[in-house]
Amino acid sequence: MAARPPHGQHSAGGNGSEPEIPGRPGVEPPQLEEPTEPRGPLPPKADQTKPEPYSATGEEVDTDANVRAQTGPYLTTAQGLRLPDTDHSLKAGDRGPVLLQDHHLREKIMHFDHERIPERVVHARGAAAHGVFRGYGSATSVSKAAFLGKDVETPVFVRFSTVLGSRGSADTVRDTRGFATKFYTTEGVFDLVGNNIPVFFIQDAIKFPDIIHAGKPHPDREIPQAQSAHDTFWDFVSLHTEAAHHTLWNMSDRGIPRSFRMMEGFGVHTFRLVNEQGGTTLVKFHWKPKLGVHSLTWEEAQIINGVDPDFHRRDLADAIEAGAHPEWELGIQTFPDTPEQTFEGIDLLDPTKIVPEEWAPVQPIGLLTLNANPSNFFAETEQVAFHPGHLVPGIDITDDALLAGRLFSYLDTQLTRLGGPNFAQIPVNRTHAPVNDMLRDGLHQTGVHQGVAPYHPNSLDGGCPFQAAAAQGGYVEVPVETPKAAKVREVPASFADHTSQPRRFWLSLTPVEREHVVAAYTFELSKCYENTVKERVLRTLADIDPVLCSQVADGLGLPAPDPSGRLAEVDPSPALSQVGNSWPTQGRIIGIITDGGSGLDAVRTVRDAVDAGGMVPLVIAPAGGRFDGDGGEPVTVQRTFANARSTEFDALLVAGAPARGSDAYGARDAKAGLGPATGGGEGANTDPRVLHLLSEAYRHAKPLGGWGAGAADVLAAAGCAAGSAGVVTDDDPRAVLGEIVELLSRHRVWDRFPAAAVVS
Ligand code: HDD
Repeated sequence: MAARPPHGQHSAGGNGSEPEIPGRPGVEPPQLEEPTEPRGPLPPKADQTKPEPYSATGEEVDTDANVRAQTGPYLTTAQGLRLPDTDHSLKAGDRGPVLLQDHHLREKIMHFDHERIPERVVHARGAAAHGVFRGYGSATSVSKAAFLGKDVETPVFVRFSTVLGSRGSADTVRDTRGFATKFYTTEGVFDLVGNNIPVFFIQDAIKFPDIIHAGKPHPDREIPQAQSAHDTFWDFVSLHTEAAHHTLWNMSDRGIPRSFRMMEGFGVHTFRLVNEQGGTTLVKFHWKPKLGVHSLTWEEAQIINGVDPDFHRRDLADAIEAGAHPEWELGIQTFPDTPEQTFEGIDLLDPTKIVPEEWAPVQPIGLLTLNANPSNFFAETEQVAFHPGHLVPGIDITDDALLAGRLFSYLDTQLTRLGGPNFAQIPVNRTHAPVNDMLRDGLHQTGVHQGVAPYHPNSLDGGCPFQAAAAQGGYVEVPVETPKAAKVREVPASFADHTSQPRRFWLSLTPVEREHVVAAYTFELSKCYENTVKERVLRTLADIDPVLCSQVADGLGLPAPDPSGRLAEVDPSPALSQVGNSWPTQGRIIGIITDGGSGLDAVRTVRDAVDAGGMVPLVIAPAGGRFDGDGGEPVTVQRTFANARSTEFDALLVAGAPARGSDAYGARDAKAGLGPATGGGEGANTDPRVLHLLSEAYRHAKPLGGWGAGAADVLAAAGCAAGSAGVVTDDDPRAVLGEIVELLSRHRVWDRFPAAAVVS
């Protein structure tokens, strides 16, 4: 994979080491020159996109001819006037007053004053990427959507997000993640605006402002930021027990993903697909990540929020830049479109319910690959506007009352956020299909509409544009019968069961996952001040599972209530657990700790093998720079003992020295101890920062390894004795790496939990 390592590998922490391509010995990095004279436009980076190639009315345009800001040779005003000086205001003498006539000063400050737009009211913090979706053709029997056809390739833009935090909040908070995909299909834009959790807190959109008010910081002091661990959130979810299911998912490891690349995505609602013959099928959409579903530990997530609040954003951009393009399969669960719209007793219009995959398997219908980073965060990631009502022929909605409110909300919010009704013309939002609308004028109108008769029918423009029937690709809503019923504000009886599905989720988790759930509830509720709130949550937990309830109650020092009735009898759904399978290790980050004094050949060997295996090797040493003392090809240091934190690595390796006389991996000199080598017992000299690095990684159940003299002592000094679960030592560095990769494919050394989960 990695043609070159991500930015962050070179830059974080500013250790002064020069960029070099790990695993590509001898390739000299390009040197930045001091610019001395104007030059032509800068080429975009390989993983960044060109400007949107479609005009506001959908025609393909030559983007190379378009203006690309800040790439031409001379500075201009917004009007294209070349400027001789942008560093000094126009003044009456160099110490005199600034003149009002300074048009450049006025334009520059005016524009700066208006650079910010309102952040999204929810999902404000996000990161995005461009990509492509390829249909498998397997869905054509149920949907006529052209982009689902066999091998049809459709450009996409995907934005991941947290829900509660502000734009500048940290990435790895405990929260739901948004997973919104814009498909630029030939029939118009289709947006699948989903989350990484398959259910929602509420069953009716009218409560959305309430759940969000409860989850956002308290209105008086505006704390806490980006977290649910506070009284108002738990007050709301305990008073609206329909939220119990979503809350339980949030308290599980799903609430703290390892990476956007390792999350599932869900359309949540039930949608209605329509095929060429007009036949309809109810479906739920699923995104299945090729890398599997993996999470952080809670302590890791908290540390990362301090040491690298951009962790997920960086991870996504770095992976794409390195060529490790993340992939997801789109799948559907299908259900017969009966008048009841239920499946095995589950009301498909209730967004707080899932249908277990064992009952209705997820059938793959296409592949999503993210392969390009945005070239401008504001223009693309910030201005992208999703809307569940952006549909294409072959995909229709159902009467889910949560979805109904969303169909109103998403258009409405863009008016405030993007400043007017023409946001569809912003490059990232432009459809790739021709646009012949009769929408006119308004703020930020960039289309130059032709014709004199923007109304229908007309005779002055020859009747154009004509309406398109289904046969001409027109979007015709499925003529579903609406119920003959009284107008009421009521919830159906079939929505009333709020605990059996959370119970199934709980029972489907492995012991270690359950332990994490208990710890999460206990942590969050211990941050609440009001005992009544905690007691109310415990009452809901008692109806989900008495063990869950009593363990959380113990942690809070409160009595565990009895269930209010008989517990639901449900079978577990193994598909809900994250633990047990093995997954590709592409893009995983392996730290190689060395003092550079000896055994460099082994470091080179392992570094190159990690790179060749599609993972990312980072050499960690006492200081930045390069090692070439053995006369071999230089080894560049990417991290130092001062700036390396265990949370960045999926596994750590200790490069010891070969035993004297050994030529196991060709070292010239033997020296042990990763620190000031002052003699004495090996490991005793080890730099405390290395010990911290290793012991923290051990506590987070990461695979650890080492080879050569001294490595086992260093590991033992850090409390990670060779032979304990997931600690691999051997004289042969390749053998160590092989076992480490095998452990990594299962994400963590689960055997180390629960004992190791106790945070010291
Ligand atoms: Fe929403 C943004 C997902 C219910 C109102 N929502 C937003 C985003 C995602 C979701 C991923 C971010 C899109 C982006 O990256 O720009 N929302 C969901 C899911 C829901 C859901 C999966 C339930 C199944 N949302 C929901 C309801 C309402 C909203 C019930 C209001 C009645 N959501 C919004 C919004 C946002 C939004 C206020 C904020 C920014 C935006 O739309 O463009 O309109």
